[in-house]
Amino acid sequence: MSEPPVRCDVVTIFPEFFDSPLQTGLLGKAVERGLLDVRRHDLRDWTHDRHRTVDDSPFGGGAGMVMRPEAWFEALDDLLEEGPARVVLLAPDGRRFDQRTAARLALEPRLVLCCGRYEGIDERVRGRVDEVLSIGDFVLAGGETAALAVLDAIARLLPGVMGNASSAADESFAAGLLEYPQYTRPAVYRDLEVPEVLRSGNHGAIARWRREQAIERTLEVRPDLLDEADLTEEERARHGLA
Ligand code: JBZ
Repeated sequence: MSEPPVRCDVVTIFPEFFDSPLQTGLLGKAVERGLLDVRRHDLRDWTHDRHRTVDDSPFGGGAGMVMRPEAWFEALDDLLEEGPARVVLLAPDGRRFDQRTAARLALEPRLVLCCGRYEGIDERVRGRVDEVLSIGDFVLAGGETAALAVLDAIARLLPGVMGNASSAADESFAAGLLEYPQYTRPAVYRDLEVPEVLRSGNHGAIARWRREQAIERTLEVRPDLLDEADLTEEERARHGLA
């Protein structure tokens, strides 16, 4: 892990998009404690025309607007002049952002997150970025939402942001399984009972039950995760997995 704070420069045409998320909850705490140094930059600050134009119609025709390259190039020139950084573009055709990527990015001393808008960014900008990431197979209006997801996932991995309770949850995701079901008081609510085993005080039985539930749940809703999940041969055999 690099020495905190991790610095993250976010380039966007909507810097205010990040106001509340960076002040709230865990991300807010990380920023407040100085463990994550997020600096927002308005892409339009690198334009030179009266209207601060960042987009234009696509060469070759077609619907929608494309972000012009100039402001992006100049922004990256200026930001990288301050020192090296890993430059990440959030775009729908990026590699899927996952927990492994979050862990890798959390090791970087400095990131530049580039948030696109409109129908896309001029292809030449990609030559200036180290990697392109997407948070999932759905359509967003822009990269800001994706950048926030990336910031959130990174922040909670930084030393000092979360207590030790969190490591357990991380490890379970590292093991590649979904979480087991959680319950709290009351033990019975509207006839709905908390499973007896969780109230038994038998910690071995509880651990076994949770493990089984996690495997069953993963099999049910995310079987794709099981290929890489950390299961014993016996567990694989018992659930009919290769
Ligand atoms: C993302 C043009 O700006 C966009 C549009 C959609 C989009 C992103 C950026 S990043 N979708 C994703 O992470 O899936």
